Amino acid sequence: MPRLLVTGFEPFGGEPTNPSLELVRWLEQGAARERGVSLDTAVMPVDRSRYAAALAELIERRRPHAVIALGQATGRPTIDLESTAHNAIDYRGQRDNGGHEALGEALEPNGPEALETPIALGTVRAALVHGGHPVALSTDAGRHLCNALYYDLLRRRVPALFVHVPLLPEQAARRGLGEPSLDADVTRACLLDLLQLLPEHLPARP
Ligand code: PCA
Repeated sequence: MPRLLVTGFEPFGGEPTNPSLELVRWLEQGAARERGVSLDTAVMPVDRSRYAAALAELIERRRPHAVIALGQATGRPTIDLESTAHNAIDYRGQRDNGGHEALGEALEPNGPEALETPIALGTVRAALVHGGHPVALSTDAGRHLCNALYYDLLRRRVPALFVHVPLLPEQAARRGLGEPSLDADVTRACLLDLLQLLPEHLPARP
């Protein structure tokens, strides 16, 4: 049975929750049982001094065949499959939960400018859209910790897919800025189908 690791992020930016955290907690309650995959889950810190060690420990201990990493994308209307991780970190004037800044520096000095997922995202997206899920492809995972985590996963050559999910309706309502949101039921149904179809789309193992 394929072993998948699904990660989310803790809340950040003053939000009381994070839709990716909610998805991970939901999986931990057994939502994906009997779906033909063995699942590990983890919630990552939104702290640039801690995420890399947390990820390294997880990968070494659990040795997943693939990782689905989830994160919140404020302002986006669709569930976005990210193709690319960029070698830069920039919080655009904000601070992370550890109080750190990020001013556009490289994640890996002398590393490649960008890394691409080895997973055939066009096919994965087509299957999800066929299943009725509001999924789009994105080539820009931002420059915050979602992108940084993705870069780290791809650098380690772990087959990985980063999925950005919109705000929950209650978050968007509280913020009062007219930002798009998606109901938890919609992202949950999409994640279940993704978990089931991803193993068919992984690159051949050496
Ligand atoms: N979203 C941020 C970091 C954590 C999260 O859930 C991002 O898009 O980088």
